Amino acid sequence: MRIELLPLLGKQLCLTLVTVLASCSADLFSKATRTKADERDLRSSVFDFIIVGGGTAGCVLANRLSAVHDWKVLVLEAGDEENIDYDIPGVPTKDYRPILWNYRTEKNGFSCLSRPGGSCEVRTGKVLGGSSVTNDMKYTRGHKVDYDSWHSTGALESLDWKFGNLIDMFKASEDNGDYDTLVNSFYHARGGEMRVQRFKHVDRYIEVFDAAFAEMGLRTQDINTNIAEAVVNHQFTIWNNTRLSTNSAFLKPVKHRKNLTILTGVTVTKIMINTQEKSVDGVVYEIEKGKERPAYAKRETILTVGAINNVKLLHLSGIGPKADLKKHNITTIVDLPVGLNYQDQVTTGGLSFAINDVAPVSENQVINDFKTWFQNRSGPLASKGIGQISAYIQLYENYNAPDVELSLEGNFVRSDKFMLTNISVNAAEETNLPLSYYNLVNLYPILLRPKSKGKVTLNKRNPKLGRPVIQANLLKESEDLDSMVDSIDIALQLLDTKEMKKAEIKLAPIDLFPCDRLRNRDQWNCIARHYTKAMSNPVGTCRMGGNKTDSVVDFKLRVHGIEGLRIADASVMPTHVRGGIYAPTMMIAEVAARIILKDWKENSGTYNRR
Ligand SMILES: Cc1cc2nc3c(=O)[nH]c(=O)nc-3n(C[C@H](O)[C@H](O)[C@H](O)COP(=O)(O)OP(=O)(O)OC[C@H]3O[C@@H](n4cnc5c(N)ncnc54)[C@H](O)[C@@H]3O)c2cc1C
Ligand SMILES: *[C@@H]1O[C@H](CO)[C@@H](O)[C@H](O)[C@H]1NC(C)=O
Ligand SMILES: *[C@@H]1O[C@H](CO)[C@@H](O)[C@H](O)[C@H]1NC(C)=O
Ligand SMILES: *[C@@H]1O[C@H](CO)[C@@H](O)[C@H](O)[C@H]1NC(C)=O
Ligand SMILES: *[C@@H]1O[C@H](CO)[C@@H](O)[C@H](O)[C@H]1NC(C)=O
Ligand SMILES: *[C@@H]1O[C@H](CO)[C@@H](O)[C@H](O)[C@H]1NC(C)=O
Ligand SMILES: CC(=O)N[C@H]1CO[C@H](CO)[C@@H](O)[C@@H]1O
Repeated sequence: MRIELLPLLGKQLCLTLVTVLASCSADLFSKATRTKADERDLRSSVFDFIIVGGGTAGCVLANRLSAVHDWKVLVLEAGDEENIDYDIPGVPTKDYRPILWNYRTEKNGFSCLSRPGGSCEVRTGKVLGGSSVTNDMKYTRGHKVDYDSWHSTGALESLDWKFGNLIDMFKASEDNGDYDTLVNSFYHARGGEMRVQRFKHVDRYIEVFDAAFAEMGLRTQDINTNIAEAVVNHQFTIWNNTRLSTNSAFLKPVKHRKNLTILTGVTVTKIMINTQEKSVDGVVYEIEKGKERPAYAKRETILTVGAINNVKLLHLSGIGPKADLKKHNITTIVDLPVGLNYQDQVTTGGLSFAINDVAPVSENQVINDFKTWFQNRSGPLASKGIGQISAYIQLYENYNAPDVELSLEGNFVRSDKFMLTNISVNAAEETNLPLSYYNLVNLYPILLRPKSKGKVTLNKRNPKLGRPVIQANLLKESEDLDSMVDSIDIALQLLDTKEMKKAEIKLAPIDLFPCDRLRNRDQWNCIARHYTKAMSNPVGTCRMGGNKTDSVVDFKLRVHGIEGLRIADASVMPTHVRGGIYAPTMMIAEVAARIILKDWKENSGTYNRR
């Protein structure tokens, strides 16, 4: 057993632990064992609703729609069922490639320059639960001003997306477990499907950074109360120190419902469209290479495959910008700006703090800590280490709202000073041990509302099976680069605090080649452009809006110009909100479910064609 192998969960972790834990069973490696359902014949392939993608939004929607007894619901998910290993808070799933869509941005010559291949990785979840299985689980809703800015004058329905009307949609699924937060009953609620709470396990350095941010003038506050600046002890989507994905919170509890069919390991390749009526009949999905099946929707097909894969699926089906589709000889059925307006939050590596007096943790200790988590759900692995806190700051005065999150992530590297001078930014970010053990703190200044916009199109050589082309344009707008450098300036103030000095935490002398070690804007500019990091929080490709020229769906999430098709995930957000987009995505699915219920139950169908 080599401790170096522990980092990444799943296979390696399990192999390492298999000698000590009976709970690591062979099914970890077994290939998708498909349910018998997909072997059923065509006659049973007609549903009321088809939900394409069992991700963050898809699982919420599946729960809500299948609660209606006379509705038959199908969920089609490309990934497989979750595994208990993904539930350990201290073990980051975001590096575990088998459950990810391993996409990359296009090389552009101005950002991601020193990342492998000169491009940034974009990794979202490919597993039942989607990115809610591979994310950091931070529960942040963003700020009122973000939602209010989605409003479009003249479009009455856009008023429904004002924050004041959405707060109940957030609360609908919330089960807040921290009393000091819950007392603010305007913002928080109990009794929903999704437990949110802080970790009980707090280590010494969480306290040091917390106090250092306080010295910089930031108060500890609940970020979900529309404030501008704070140091935040995050709430996470956890129950009993175990990850709650939307799969475990919303889907698993209702799996027994007779009218709910969930197929995993199936990739939807096309939306079937009746071109005469401009209406959607259903979808085609691949159960194994070259073997495809149809599924029909009597009422609606709802896409929730995320901001990148939605583009691929829509373009392949003839919905997208005419000029782009023509390049692939795809006949345009509806000419819509699908794939434009791509936005991702952005940050940079290179800002690492070294903690010198941390003794290396022994292999036995780590193994014992795993045992403690598996048996009792406690100990260091029942935490995310320094990642439990972050600071939200307001760079510009325009709004009374944050622009930047200073996010922290611990890592363990051999603490020998000589080695640190030699390690690259990429090595400083490569997880070596669970997050709970660290002697290096990477600080990421995340631009929450970046200005740069990009575009997603089909793979040039292999549109159907190849990875979509992501022109992310990270840091393209000079405003973004300036904001990044300004945030680094602020982050460096940490070094001047008494708390950090007392704890002897200093900048780690990592190798920043080809950028010099100078402490000035030019150097940080260079670092940001070379060590750019895409947050993998893509939005905007199917943005909602009032008309076909600049949006893909209307404010009721219906795709313009076609019947029977909605989109209900992060891709409909016109812009980012000032925080992560996990809670906002669950909220969008909640809103979508209400709209659909209303349309079919009260108005007997906006799409009353059948
Ligand atoms: C590493 C990481 C950490 C993050 N941390 C946080 C955080 O701490 N807090 C926060 O607020 N946000 C965070 N986010 C962002 C947030 O979790 C996601 O952006 C959000 O969950 C996206 O939800 P979605 O429903 O749009 O897509 P997803 O959850 O990605 O769901 C899409 C689903 O569709 C499936 N799918 C795709 N194509 C097909 C197809 N053709 N056929 C069938 N199925 C398909 C996928 O496999 C996936 O399950 C993080 C994101 C990442 C990547
Ligand atoms: C599109 O069709 C034209 C004419 O049939 C053909 O020459 C061209 O190679 C096709 N392009 C692609 C990308 O299939
Ligand atoms: C789990 O908790 C019980 C009771 O507190 C304790 O006896 C046991 O040693 C713990 N197990 C581990 C592996 O820590
Ligand atoms: C938490 O999980 C542990 C381990 O499975 C279990 O023993 C304990 O009862 C759980 N606690 C609660 C409150 O469910
Ligand atoms: C450190 O880097 C230098 C130059 O890149 C190299 O010559 C040296 O071998 C490295 N040292 C170690 C211990 O890796
Ligand atoms: C479409 O909507 C945008 C703003 O939402 C507006 O600027 C534009 O003028 C509209 N175009 C048409 C053709 O109505
Ligand atoms: C539409 C549909 O298939 N409805 C079925 C849902 O399940 C109940 C029993 O669980 C059946 O009676 C319905 O026919």
